Amino acid sequence: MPRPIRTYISPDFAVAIKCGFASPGSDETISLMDIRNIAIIAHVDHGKTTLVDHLLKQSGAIRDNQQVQERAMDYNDQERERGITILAKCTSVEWSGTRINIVDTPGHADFGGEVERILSMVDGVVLLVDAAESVMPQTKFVLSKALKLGLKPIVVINKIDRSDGRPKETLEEIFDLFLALEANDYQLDFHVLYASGRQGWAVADLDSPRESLAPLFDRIVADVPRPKPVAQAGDDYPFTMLVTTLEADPYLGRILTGRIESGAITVNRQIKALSSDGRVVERARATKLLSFRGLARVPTDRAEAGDIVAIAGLEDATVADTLCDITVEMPLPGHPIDPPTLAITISVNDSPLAGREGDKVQSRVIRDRLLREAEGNVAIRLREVDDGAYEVAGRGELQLGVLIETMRREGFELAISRPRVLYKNDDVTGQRLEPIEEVTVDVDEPYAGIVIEKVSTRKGELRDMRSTGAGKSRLVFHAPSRGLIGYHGEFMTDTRGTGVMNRMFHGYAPHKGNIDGRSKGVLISTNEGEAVAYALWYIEERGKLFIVPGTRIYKGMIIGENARDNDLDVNPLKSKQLTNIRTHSKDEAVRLTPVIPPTLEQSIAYIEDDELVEVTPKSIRLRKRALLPHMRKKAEAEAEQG
Ligand SMILES: Nc1nc2c(ncn2[C@@H]2O[C@H](COP(=O)(O)OP(=O)(O)OP(=O)(O)O)[C@@H](O)[C@H]2O)c(=O)[nH]1
Ligand SMILES: [Mg+2]
Repeated sequence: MPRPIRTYISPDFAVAIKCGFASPGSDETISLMDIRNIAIIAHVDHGKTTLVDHLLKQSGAIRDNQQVQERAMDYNDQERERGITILAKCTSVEWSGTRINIVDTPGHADFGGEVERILSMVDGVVLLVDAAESVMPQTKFVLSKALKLGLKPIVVINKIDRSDGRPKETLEEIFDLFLALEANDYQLDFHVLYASGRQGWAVADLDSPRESLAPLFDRIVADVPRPKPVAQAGDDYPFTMLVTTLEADPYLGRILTGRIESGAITVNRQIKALSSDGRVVERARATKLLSFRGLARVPTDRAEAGDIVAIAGLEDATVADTLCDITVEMPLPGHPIDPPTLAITISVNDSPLAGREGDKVQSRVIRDRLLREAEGNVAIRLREVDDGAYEVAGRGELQLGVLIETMRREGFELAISRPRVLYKNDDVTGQRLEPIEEVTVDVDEPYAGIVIEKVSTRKGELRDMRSTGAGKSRLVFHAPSRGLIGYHGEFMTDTRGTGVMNRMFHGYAPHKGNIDGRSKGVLISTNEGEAVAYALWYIEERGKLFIVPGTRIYKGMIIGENARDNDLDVNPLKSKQLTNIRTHSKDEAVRLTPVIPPTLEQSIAYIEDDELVEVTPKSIRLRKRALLPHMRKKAEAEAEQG
């Protein structure tokens, strides 16, 4: 039986007091609720958000008759569309008198910066591993972070309902991973549950009846330590809290979330914010305190050390700042975040079609928006490189793609450069180092050869290769990030869409030398207007088109890929009368190969240094930086000279 926390009054109860339902002090009414803070961590798609759905339902946080969508915590537009979690989010449920604050984390490697920070505010983690996919790169990453913080995970082998599940082998691999990551004896003594998050059950033993998630709830309450800060709860200690996430609310303004490290906070109290170097960022009043309750956030009057809360009322404080009592001088230690490895340049859209589809087009507006992003997202860095051009550095193509897609939906028009990796110099030798990734590939055996060949030409080294059964191989490479840009599309084609590739930052290594760029040239429009079907039919013989008849085009716009390695100027407006080529079809009713226009991320990964992606709320266009042929020649000559 866990010892009740003396000073903790449930915020629910605090609300009840305010409403006159109860009075503090009377023995039977004081609710001494225990707390557990946990994060759910796993590789992408291993079922975290789906499991949270059922934790919410079975704890009663979502009523039986309440209509909620599947993966309810993924409520942002892009999360729903892409089917992945992008932002870590808090929720909270009650289980036999204990309040469990749960943080659902993103599994994709590009959002790993989030996971690292989140782990600093919890006292336990539930590590999910898909019984069929077993241990994957991000499993290793999140587990290594959790172990380093001294946390003992509760291991849940998930998706047991899958017919291709291999729970026994998966458990062995998990154990090996704990050993490889140098888990201590306390951590190696982890508990294991088998579950189907989607069916809403967990069991300690595969033969037990599969009824509910009660075994998981009980395990959390029993295994996860009570938050350490509760020892310093109450008004005798000064209030301190490290800000872990930041969001903008249309009504409340900035909302800062974190775990209270010491003391207590009451609504409207005067507090201050300290930056990690101890500078006073601002003094303000906490005008609103919010607790997490299921899918809702409820206002509360007071919160104490150990609890996770959201605070509104501050204007400048941000992630990694310490919110504290005005008497406090020392900030809480924050956790260093892995550095960004990839950067793009975002600049004003200056194409001939600029300003027609978006209303946020000026450099100043773009700058303000990017500054706001860099503030709330510690994994992103911003630098002004040129007049109206900003270098945005982050963790990967998906993270930067999500940012650009968000801005596009807000009405921005932008020009995006080819991504480039960020180098580092060795402190001792001064040698140039580049980011290396661990790439794990699962493919049908017949495709293993082509994948090895392609990754090798991109300077990747094969580290491990083994059969995973059912005619599949798992290949592990160490490859420079630089060589992997744009490779995913080729990989999907080479493996006929059946391959799965996962990438994870591994470390820095000496520069691996030149890597050849795109093997094919592009088809460039020499004209402006609306593309004509007949002309496209003619051009189609030269390669692969990105546009369809009727698409608005301009001089210097890239309309397709050449089948050869050189760039080719073409005229997509040329009408039939000007040529003597005959077609079997009547007039304009030419039959064109269906076009799948490249997505935003594909486009960004595709372009070369002398090209740009033009992004507007309605269109994604590829273009040459220099639109006119003679300007391109001049730029080429200049580039060759130096
Ligand atoms: N068979 C089976 N599928 C599941 C189970 N749990 C989740 N899934 C499916 O796995 C996919 C991913 O589920 P999510 O809950 O979004 O996974 P996630 O770990 O939150 O993913 P990220 O947040 O993007 O890392 C969805 O298609 C789910 O329906 C399960 O227990 N069994
Ligand atoms: Mg998720």
